[in-house]
Amino acid sequence: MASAIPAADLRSFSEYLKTSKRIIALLGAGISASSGLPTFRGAGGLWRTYEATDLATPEAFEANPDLVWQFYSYRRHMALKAQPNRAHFALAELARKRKDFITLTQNVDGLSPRANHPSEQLHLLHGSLFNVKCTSFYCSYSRNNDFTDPIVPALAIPKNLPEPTPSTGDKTGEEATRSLYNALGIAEGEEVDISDDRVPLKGLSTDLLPHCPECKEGLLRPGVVWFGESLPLQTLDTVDNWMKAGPIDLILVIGTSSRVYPAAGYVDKARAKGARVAVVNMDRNDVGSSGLKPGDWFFKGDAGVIVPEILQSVTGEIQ
Ligand code: BV8
Repeated sequence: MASAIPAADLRSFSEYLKTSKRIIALLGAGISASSGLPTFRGAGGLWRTYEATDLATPEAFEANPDLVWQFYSYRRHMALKAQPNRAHFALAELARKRKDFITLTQNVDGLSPRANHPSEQLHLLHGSLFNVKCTSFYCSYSRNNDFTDPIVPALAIPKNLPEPTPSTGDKTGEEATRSLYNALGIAEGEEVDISDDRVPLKGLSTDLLPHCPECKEGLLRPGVVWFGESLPLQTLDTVDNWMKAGPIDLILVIGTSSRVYPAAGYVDKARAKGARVAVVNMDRNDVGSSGLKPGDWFFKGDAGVIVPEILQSVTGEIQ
């Protein structure tokens, strides 16, 4: 199939990739869109319905743990039904071919780990939907890779929500969102907030929510980084040490609106270490606060299609 990528860009990038040794990738929700998972912002933004500050903050969890758990239980369910796409697999293959290539993902959907991305070269900046931890001050219980769905019976998908059918090829995750909104009777482009009674979130008493098996009393929370919370310090150190270890040849910025910090800040940090920047995005405006510089690349299109193609000179064909 003829490439949608301008030949000169593909050629210059492929040549440069072959000579690149130290490479970093920053991933956002757009890489999982063609796996059928809605992105956060943009046309189909999942958070367009729920203000991010309403749900992804410690204060929201404190005030409405049932609401926040229903939001995360729905996203766990969606992510488990989705499949990694060729972009996830291509990056995993690049990591096997280039030991000095690290991937920083902002995504909590678990698709990069499920694409067998070498774990020592993959850093989950914002945690994972499938990690849980105790909220009791005196308890340090946590567990990773908990794929039980629903995590407790009370958090089963509400009856009037459609079973999510994440389909690959849903290029911006909009179909996934639209099918959800249609089922809720929410018109295209209509903004609703969480107080809208069409949003199928029922009041659940806290004792029906996940509790800590260790201290027996603490409520469990999703093991993700909420707004206002620090990213995992161990992860920040590991990434900073890698960046300090020498010049960086290339940073791939894939499927992110580059609005959330400190994750978005890695692009300028890499640039300061000599990196050229290659952005893969559906939207030419989403190239980060410092924009593109001479020598950078912008590849417009679906990451699920573009990423395997631009990495092919090193990874070979990804099925
Ligand atoms: C912290 C986990 C301090 C939860 C998430 C500096 C400046 C300004 C603000 C701040 C700053 N420092 C801190 C802040 C505040 C805040 C912040 O950045 N706010 C933003 C809104 C301005 N940051 C924080 O609070 C961070 N914490 O700094 O703490 C601290 C330090 C010490 C001690 C205590 C505190 C924590 C931020 C982490 C929040 N958690 N996720 C969950 O997921 O539920 S953020 C969440 O949103 C994601 O993880 C991701 O990071 C972000 C969404 O962004 P994207 O992934 O880019 O997705 P988006 O939908 O926006 O864009 C999709 C893109 O894909 C678009 O460009 C679209 O065009 C493109 N696309 C779509 N389809 C495709 C595609 N591209 C290719 N192919 C396609 N098919």
